[in-house]
Amino acid sequence: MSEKPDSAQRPALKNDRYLRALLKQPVDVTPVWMMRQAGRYLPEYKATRAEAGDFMSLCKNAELACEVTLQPLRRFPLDAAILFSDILTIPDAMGLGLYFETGEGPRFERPIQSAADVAKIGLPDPEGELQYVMNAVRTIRRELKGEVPLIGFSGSPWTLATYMVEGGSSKAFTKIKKMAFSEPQILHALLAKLADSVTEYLNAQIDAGAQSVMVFDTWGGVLSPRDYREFSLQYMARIVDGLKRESEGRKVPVTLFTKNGGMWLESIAATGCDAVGLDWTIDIADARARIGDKVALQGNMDPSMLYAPPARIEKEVADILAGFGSGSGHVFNLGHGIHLDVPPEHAGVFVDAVHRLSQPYHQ
Ligand code: 1CP
Repeated sequence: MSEKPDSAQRPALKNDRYLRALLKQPVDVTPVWMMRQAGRYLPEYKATRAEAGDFMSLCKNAELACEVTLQPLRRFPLDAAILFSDILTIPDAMGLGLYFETGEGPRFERPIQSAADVAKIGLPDPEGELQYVMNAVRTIRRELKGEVPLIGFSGSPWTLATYMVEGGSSKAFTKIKKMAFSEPQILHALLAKLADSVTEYLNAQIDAGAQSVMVFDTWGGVLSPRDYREFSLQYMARIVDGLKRESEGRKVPVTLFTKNGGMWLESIAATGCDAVGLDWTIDIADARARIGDKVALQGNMDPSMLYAPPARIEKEVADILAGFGSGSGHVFNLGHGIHLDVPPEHAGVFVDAVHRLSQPYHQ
């Protein structure tokens, strides 16, 4: 099942505007994809998930993971595919016992509570415990047939640690903050292991065929500016330093996304990443003025805008395009994941509007 990547046999990329925009090279129209573009807002996803049995079985079945990756691309002219998997694959492979409680989100049977718990953790082998992810990457690349590039991803060390220490999703992050502020050496030992593991995992995804990678720092924005640098940014910078930046004769762009990280754009851009993901709480014109000379920007429509009537969605797309202005360096996206109860047709309106309304900005 784990055929070796063979770039010589791979078809040339037909639509590379997503990769070009991340490198600020000229494009014909602004590329667009949607965070969480595969998922429960699509009836065909629910059917495939039911066939798999549960969410992790879906992730572990390369053919079905490939199927749900491609589903949104059959409906909408998206400019990139994103691997169907989850950020919690690494903690699961580290032996924490991931499970999903219906309606409750992810949970761990054995959360991290002590220095001894951290010491016990080994780095998972990307072609061992995590081989199912690499098999999904290889299968998706084969089935994409060069139509659009494939994005690989991971959670940031801080974001993964929040789930591992809290034992699941959290609102107040009390356990991990207690650890950060009273026993910081334990948390740093965990974050260092996670940074090494994420680096190996993303490099293996690149070897398996991912053409760009993104780090999701969903919970970095719950930290103070100083604590963000110490517990999140520093480890993402270490990952950026350790990543392969070229594969199959092309650059492999890296995008960092800290939700609620608008205050810290300059320091995120200074890590050496190629692009910075923006949530909707920042004006993209301000973001471009601050860091647009260094990096590309990805974002940033409020995902709740997809509840609005089509004309309102189109106006929002037009306003964000005008905010970014002319030239390359913008990948249109939602500022966070698509909600599970938006009408799929509204996602289509959004994608079409980006392509149609962005033409004048690329002449
Ligand atoms: O079908 C289901 O019931 C499971 C829901 C689900 C899905 C569809 C989970 C559980 N994960 C996923 C897929 C997923 N997760 C993708 C797929 C690719 C895509 O189409 O975009 C990606 C990129 C993720 C990444 C992810 N998982 C993040 C980072 C991005 C973000 O949204 O902030 C986070 C924080 C997770 C954790 C997670 N996994 C699943 C859920 C419900 C959650 C969030 C729990 C929470 O709110 O704390």
